[in-house]
Amino acid sequence: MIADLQQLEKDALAELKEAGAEDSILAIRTKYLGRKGLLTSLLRNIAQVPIDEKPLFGKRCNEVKELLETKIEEALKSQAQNKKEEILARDKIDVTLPGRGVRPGRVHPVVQIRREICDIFASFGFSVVEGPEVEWDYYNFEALNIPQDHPARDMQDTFYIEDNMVLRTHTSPVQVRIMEKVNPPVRILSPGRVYRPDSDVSHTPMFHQIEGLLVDQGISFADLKGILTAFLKKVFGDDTLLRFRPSFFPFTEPSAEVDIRCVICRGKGCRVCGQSGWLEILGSGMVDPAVFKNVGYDVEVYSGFAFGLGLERIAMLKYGISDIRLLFENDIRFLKQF
Ligand code: 2U9
Repeated sequence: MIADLQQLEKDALAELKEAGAEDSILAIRTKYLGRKGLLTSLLRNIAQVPIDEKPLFGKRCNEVKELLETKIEEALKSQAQNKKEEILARDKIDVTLPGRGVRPGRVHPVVQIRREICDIFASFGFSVVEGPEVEWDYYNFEALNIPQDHPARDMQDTFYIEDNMVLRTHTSPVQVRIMEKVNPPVRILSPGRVYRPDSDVSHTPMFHQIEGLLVDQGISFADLKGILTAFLKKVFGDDTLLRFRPSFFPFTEPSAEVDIRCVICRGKGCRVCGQSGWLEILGSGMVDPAVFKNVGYDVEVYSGFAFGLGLERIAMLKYGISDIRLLFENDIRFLKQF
């Protein structure tokens, strides 16, 4: 029996030496020290050991058990340490390698223009206001003096949600809503999406507008000219030539469209300006008294001017973009140029 015990100790230590993985070390523990393990069985058979050898056998059994327990514990510890070192070696980071380039996002050209224009008018004392894109017929047309039989109200020119509800065709309704709430002086700028059923190289069913409105006592066409001239010179440069052309809008009287000298050909005539030497930039006018009456402003006391422009058109002129749809296709090769 003592000899068996010695053999067992030798075998166990030899197996432990060979064992690498945690699993095999644990298997050895079960094999020798488990409830049905070899050493446990040997101890259980102590009855067969001659009486005078029993104390020595018992003592040796305990020594072997303690030795195996210690060795197994050590093996587990060193295995864990090896594993840790292996992971550290494998996952080593070479901090001297060049980093991967990050591609920062860019501000969309239409948003760049919107910010630029809002900043300029903020410096003139205008506040930015916003409102709903789904609008009542009343605010989009009626309140703005657009008569029932005006072509803009046609199904061909407006997206109807219901009989009396539309996708706004301009941001003017926002200004009507403000005027209903506050008395002059009013100095507001309303940027936002607008919708018209158009689609070609210069029209998309959704586009962006900015409109402005200034109402106070004693506002004249000279104020309109002064503010719009200062604005366009800030956007297109101090040497920009402008012209105010008579026009007509139901909500302004008198009305004027404003052109700038073509930024491409400087007036000589080119494809962009259709050989005219001028580019149409915005529409404007003195607010029609009928609009003031609709919001309850006293037309004997107050007057004002308004203007509107399309942001995509400005972006196209500024950057020489020939097809408006490029602005909405989200092609990174196109967008990263701005
Ligand atoms: C109120 C009263 C009047 C806003 C104006 C224009 C002229 C104009 C067009 C420019 C290009 C629309 O995007 S576009 O197609 N806009 O020509 N807009 S006056 O007049 C207003 C606005 C609000 C209460």
